[in-house]
Amino acid sequence: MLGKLWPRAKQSHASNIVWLDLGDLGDLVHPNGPHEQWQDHGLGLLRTILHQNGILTDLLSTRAVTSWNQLRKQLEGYDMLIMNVRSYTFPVAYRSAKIFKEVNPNGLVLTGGMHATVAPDEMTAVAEFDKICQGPGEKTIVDLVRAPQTFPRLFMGVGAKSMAEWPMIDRTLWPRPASDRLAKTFNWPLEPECGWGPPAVATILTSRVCPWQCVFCNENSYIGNMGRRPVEMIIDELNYLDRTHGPLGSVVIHDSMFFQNPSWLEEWIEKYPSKANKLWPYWAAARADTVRQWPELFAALVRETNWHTVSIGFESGSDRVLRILNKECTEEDNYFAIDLLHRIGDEMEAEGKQPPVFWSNIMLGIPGETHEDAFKTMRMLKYMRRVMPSIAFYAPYPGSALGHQLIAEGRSLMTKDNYHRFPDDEKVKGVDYQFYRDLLAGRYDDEINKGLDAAARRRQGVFTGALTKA
Ligand code: B12
Ligand code: SF4
Repeated sequence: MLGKLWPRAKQSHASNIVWLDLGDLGDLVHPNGPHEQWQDHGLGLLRTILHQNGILTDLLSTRAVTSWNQLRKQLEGYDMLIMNVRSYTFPVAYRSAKIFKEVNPNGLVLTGGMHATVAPDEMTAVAEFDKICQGPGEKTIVDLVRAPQTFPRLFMGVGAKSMAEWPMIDRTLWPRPASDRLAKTFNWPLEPECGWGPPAVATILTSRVCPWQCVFCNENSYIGNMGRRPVEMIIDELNYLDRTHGPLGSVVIHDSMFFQNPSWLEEWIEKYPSKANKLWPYWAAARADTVRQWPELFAALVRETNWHTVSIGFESGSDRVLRILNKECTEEDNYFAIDLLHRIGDEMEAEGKQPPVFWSNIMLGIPGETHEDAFKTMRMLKYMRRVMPSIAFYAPYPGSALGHQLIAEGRSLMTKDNYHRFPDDEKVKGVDYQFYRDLLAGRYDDEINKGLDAAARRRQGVFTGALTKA
């Protein structure tokens, strides 16, 4: 078995083109956590398109090696390197490109991805990036790889009008776990369990665009509009994965915003329970204000389609901060969504069913946030009864309005060598991170407990372990 694992040592090349999957070194060997093991849909989609057009690529991964030297050996002898660069993988990408050029001085480096779209200046500053594609790449990748010389160094890619045009990703083109230990639990080419539902897990995208404009994110300023993937295509793909690589245990719908387009959601309610091989529980994201706007639709989805883990970007329990973030949700919206899911959960529990839980995204350390604002956020978190908190220190990403502003003001601590490494990395100058560390360690519990009922007060007030990379 050992010898079959990938990629152990230098391998013979099947192609002169290599796609390099990006992430922290070792994440596919001995990962720090489950989320580092998710697969990259950009890579999966574009490699599938390339292969369907007869352009075979080899695959390497920075996550599958534990040292740069290992990677250096594996990169030797290729003519072309392709990478999907997100802001958080930019440091790994440019280091890999430098190594690639050292071992293949005549080789060509083709890049695309979110970071190319939002921070072209940082991308063009890396001399080793020969081609930089901004925006989507599905209608561009084949021409680019066939004839890179016909493209300028920085250019705009072309995408599909609708996700209906995307081929089903060939998941065997994704990187494999790179240690025997990880291989046992990974379920490749499906994905490992992360606490949201039983293994094997399939991550899937039904939509790409979120129309809101939260200042820490505002994806719609850089991800072009595109049609949602038809319900039947999603169900067919899940059934196929179950049959071919399964049995499938649960699904993660990685859309930025699943709970939008009521007509699509109604069709999902109608077809998923009757046409899917099994009513797999799933994780998917909503907003508190839309839950309040369409409570019946939300309740029907949770109950009838097994939407077991409801991810909501509550972000803050304070109206002041929600306004700073342009979240367009209020404290009241947040509590409405919480109370509604509590109620649905209580009813389901009474019926002997597993109650749904929140995956609650919370941000702390937002510029302008006061101690009282942060206490209100922690109060909201302690008020939730069935919750997996995911807390992050606010990170000023390029592409987002607030990120751009803080970068321009010289207040971002996210350098190009260190976009983000560890959950408690300090990300913005002038933020009192020690206060937040103490807050998460439960040192302000007395303050937070004020205004909470006895049951909420009894709930664990230490959230240090819930801090995630951001
Ligand atoms: C799924 C997802 C995740 C997953 C999985 C990530 C993974 N391994 O793929 C998880 C949950 C782990 C995750 C985590 C994080 N994510 Co995330 N994530 C997404 C999400 C929702 C979908 C990504 C996706 O698959 N898109 C679909 C594919 C097809 O698009 P794509 O990869 O961009 O590829 C297209 C183009 O970029 C281009 N392209 C790509 N490569 C190449 C190469 C060439 C040569 C060419 C020509 C074209 C090209 O063509 C592709 C097809 O059009 C996006 C938002 C979004 N809607 O895209 C955020 C997003 C990518 N995440 C983001 C961030 C910030 C994070 C986090 C730091 C925290 C957070 N705020 O969520 C963490 C850190 C992760 C880590 N491991 O360190 C940001 C990135 C911002 C940036 N400037 O890069 C985004 C944009 C969301 C946001 N607005 O905050 N994320
Ligand atoms: S944070 Fe969520 S709701 Fe806001 S713009 Fe981003 S994806 Fe949309």
